[in-house]
Amino acid sequence: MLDYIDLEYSPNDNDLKVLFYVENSIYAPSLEKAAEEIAKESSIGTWTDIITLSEDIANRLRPYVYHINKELNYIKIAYNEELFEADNISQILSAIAGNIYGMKAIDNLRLIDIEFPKNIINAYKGPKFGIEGIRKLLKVFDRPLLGSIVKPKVGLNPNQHANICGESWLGGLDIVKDDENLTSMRFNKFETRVIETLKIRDKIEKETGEKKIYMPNITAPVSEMKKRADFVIEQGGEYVMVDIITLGFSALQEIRDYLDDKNIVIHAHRAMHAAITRYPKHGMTMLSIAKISRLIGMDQLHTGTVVGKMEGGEKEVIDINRVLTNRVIVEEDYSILHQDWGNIKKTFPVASGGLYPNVVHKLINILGKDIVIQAGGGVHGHPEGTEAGAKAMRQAVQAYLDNINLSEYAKTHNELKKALEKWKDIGI
Ligand code: RUB
Ligand code: CA
Repeated sequence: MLDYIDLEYSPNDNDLKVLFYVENSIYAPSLEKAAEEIAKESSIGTWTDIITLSEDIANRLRPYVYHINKELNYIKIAYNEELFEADNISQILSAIAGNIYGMKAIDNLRLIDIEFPKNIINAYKGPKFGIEGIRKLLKVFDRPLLGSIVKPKVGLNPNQHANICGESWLGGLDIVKDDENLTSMRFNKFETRVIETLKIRDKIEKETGEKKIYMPNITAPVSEMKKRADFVIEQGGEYVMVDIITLGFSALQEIRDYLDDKNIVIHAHRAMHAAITRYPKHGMTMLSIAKISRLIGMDQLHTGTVVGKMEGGEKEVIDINRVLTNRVIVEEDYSILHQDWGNIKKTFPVASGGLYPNVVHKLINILGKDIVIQAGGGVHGHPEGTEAGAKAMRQAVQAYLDNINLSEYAKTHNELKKALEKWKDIGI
């Protein structure tokens, strides 16, 4: 029987490394046994010795479990890159995040992090714009970008939708986006919405002299998604938004390639990620999904807020932001693998979900200024409406930049004052 455990093995630059959290079950009496089963099933082996597995194949392609930490239940496996079709992320995941989750040998299994070798990194385009490209496009260099999600999520007609976008921009927001479940509905057709909204965008840009962005949700079967992206471009749009998990990674690769020679930014919404990421002992971390999204080429990605309505702890969200923006990762931190990104640009982290002016300073203190701050309810729920809500968000950010605390700033900024009053006891 081939031995997959070799704690002396030192991974080389061509290995793809994976860090797993593993709980073995009664079918695998030790962590080592479970590790062996995971290494086997995710690469060349199966549940029994097979005479078709020649020594040659084994020698060339066997992965190595090169680290086992019994206190943390962590194992690290190094896979020879020959096991992977470099530019096919679906294939890579079918190996390292595939059958292994269903094996009886484990009670729980969580893919914590992946480190891609240079060859795989080089096989992807990464973001076309990245943080620098987006900041240049918007001409905003010194503060977080500010956005809103039109609410209600679905139900408005195209004109109502466009007007809400207009009010948000007028109040001072840079970006307005569709929500994850708004695509092309009978009461709000994609094409009409894009036309009406971009018309208002042009008007507000003229009025304010600021760059304004609309992010229409093109999520659909791939052929339709491409048509919708083309339509946005024809109408003078500069951004599209996609629901990355419900679409699937192959669709993301396809749309990223399709848009490569077009001047359009891709915003990634992560709806449904929590079905995979939320249970802390099983599935896959958002950190891994974030790495894959950056690799494929998402320019912006939802990463969590720490302070808002969505689950996601402080360390987790900070780590995701670090991975997307090349910020330093503490050497002794055992839960992140080092990644050399080569020429891959940075992805703009998007903080969204239950945000409102009152929490803006805390948010920037935790995540820094290189974020997109999005608020739906926190803008359209303002007692004086959307425009005032947008103003209050912008005022909260300005107060931060001017180093003035919120309640002080609110004394001379009525919109912020009203927001602080409404949401003072909300507690998220
Ligand atoms: C936020 C919203 C987004 C969430 C998703 O609206 O609609 O879908 O950001 O969560 P609101 P995440 O501002 O009213 O809460 O960003 O964590 O993926
Ligand atoms: Ca939403």
